[in-house]
Amino acid sequence: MLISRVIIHVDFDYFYAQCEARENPSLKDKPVVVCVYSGRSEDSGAVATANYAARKYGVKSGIPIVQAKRKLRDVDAAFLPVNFDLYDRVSENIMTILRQYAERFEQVGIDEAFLDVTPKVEGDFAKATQLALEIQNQIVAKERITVSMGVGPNKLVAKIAAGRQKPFGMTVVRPEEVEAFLNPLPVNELLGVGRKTTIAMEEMGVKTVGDLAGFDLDRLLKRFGKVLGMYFHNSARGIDASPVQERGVAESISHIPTLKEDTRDLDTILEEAYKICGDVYKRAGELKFGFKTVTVQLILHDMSTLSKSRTFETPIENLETLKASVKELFQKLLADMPVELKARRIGVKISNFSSARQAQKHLTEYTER
Ligand code: TTP
Ligand code: CA
Repeated sequence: MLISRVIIHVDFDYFYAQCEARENPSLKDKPVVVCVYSGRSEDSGAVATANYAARKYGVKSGIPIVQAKRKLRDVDAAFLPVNFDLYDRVSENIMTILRQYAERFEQVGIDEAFLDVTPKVEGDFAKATQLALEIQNQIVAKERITVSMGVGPNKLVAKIAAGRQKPFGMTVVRPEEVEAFLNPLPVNELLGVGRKTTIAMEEMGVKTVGDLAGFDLDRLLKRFGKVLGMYFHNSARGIDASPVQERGVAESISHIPTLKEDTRDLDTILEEAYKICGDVYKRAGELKFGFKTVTVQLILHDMSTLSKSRTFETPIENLETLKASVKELFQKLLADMPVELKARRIGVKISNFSSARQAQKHLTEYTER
């Protein structure tokens, strides 16, 4: 017998704000607004997230801090700066718990994950519901954080389900319920249907997922192209075969070029090293990794290697800091290197990645929308 896949999507509730409230119980019943201050003037910057008490006043991710303060001016509310180290730590702990329950596991950003639990529950949604409840309670017991869960036959349905009841909610959609579950939802609940697409679809008379599912396929393909059109058509019918997949996380990024000639001259080495800094920094940016550790290496003719590293407390925020640190490390390394030796190759490596940048990027994307 063909059994359905059983996928759980986990979304941590008002995550940054909940972490803050966990650390400081006096925040429990207050509106809590977590802010990314830009530093330009006292209150310039945007709201990263707010707890549900603050959302009641219309405060939400992406709005200017000034606007949030205005909305909460008559209320005893807490405005806090982001503390990525805390959120990273809590996130890692919860992800470790989740991973133990999943046959396949996929972390998405700092506060979401997919679990494929098909074999564990033998494709049975009743068992899956029990399991999801157990996981939810486990996270509260161990980390004192609530999460919301969606259970469905694929990632698409599980993710939408997880967003239906928040906070500390659980929504289970069995394969035979998918159509009835999706049909009444507005089209923008589907991944990839943003503001512009929603307007385009509305012009075609498509408002709900059900409208989209019933829409003439040829017209859809003409309007959005083959790939996207087909994707919308399938999504609206709750069809999604994409696997739950561990996202490859590189442990370090490094470049080790050979020098034009052997040397122990700092300036010659730095000229090459700064180029590598630019490359690895760019690469980390593309992967949206923050990094805290910088390592420099000198490789000698016999391939023996000397290295030095430095770990910062917070992720390195700009290329200049990386370069300055690389310079300092090479200076020290050269001072330690026996005078008769010269380096043949040099290396710069960054590691100890964190997701802080990812969260910041998230914010910019949101505010620009
Ligand atoms: P979300 O899951 O979008 O929001 P949330 O966890 O705060 O609230 P919900 O209960 O609705 O899930 O985002 C996760 C974290 O990412 C959030 O706590 C803060 C951060 N974030 C930003 O920094 N900027 C943003 O614009 C958004 C949307 C989120
Ligand atoms: Ca969340």
